[in-house]
Amino acid sequence: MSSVGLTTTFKNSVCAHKKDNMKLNEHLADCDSDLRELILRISEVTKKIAKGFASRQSYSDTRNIYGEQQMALDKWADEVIIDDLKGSGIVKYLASEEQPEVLEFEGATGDLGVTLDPLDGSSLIGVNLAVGTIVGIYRGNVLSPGNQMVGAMYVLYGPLTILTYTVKKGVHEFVLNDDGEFVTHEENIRIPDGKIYAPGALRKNYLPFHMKFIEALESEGYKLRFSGSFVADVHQIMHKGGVFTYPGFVSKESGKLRLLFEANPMGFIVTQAGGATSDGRRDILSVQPEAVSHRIPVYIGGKKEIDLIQKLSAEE
Ligand code: P6P
Repeated sequence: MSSVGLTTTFKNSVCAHKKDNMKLNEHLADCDSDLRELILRISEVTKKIAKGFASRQSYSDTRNIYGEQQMALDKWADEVIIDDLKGSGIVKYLASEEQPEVLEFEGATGDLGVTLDPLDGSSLIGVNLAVGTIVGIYRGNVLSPGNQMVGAMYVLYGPLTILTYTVKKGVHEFVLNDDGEFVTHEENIRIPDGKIYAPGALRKNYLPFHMKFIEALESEGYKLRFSGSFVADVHQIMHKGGVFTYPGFVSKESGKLRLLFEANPMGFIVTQAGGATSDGRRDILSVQPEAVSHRIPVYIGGKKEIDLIQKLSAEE
């Protein structure tokens, strides 16, 4: 039965429901053809990644440019996505969390720039928690502020394999069904009011304004939900409301998370869903990246929570 036009309330997020079980390629029908092809290509590669976990549980003997030991799955996921996109002709630039610099694909006829965290949260693979692939999409080079993005997506490998994308026409979620197809799960997602907070970093190292922020949330009865997987934690916040933060902290005021690969794409998606993002003082999406390795303090969630952190930091 088609439920065209029916507004349905799912969990805590409200969405306009166009049609049940619409396939991703149908949903992308009126999207720029290269953007559509890119999202479909990545969706196909992530199906392969979703099947590759069991045989790639080990650590590799290498480290990324951030000094983090790479999982075999980190490197494999990076390789399979890059191999697929470098020959596509539609992608000109690609920056990956697992690569030291921006890759430029000679012979590309298109102008798309892609930022990629092939497997965010990979240290959780060994304990079977949800991890994900995060993608930012630009026209032109990727060392541009996040508000220049033309789209963003993530695939969350959990009890369900969920693909969420936006091309600035709403935020839409697909589930990988038993037939191996991504079909509509929720459309036009809007972040609700909610009381969940996902506080990264160590409390003993909080900066004063951040401590005030956390204490304010706790006094309001916010519940702590932090898994160690950015993409999973932000996915939960987008559906249940509240805020994710990995702040700047004593001895590391730039924080841990990467602007290009984590903060920008997830901040863009949540912003498109009616939320907001900040480094504590300004919209993260307005920040000019200084390098591919740019780290930034991250607050992503409801406008109410983002307004609060920016008010508290301004009072410092
Ligand atoms: P910590 C994963 O390595 C990651 O980059 C994010 O996915 C996550 O939010 C954060 O680091 C967790 O960091 O210091 O709590 O292990």
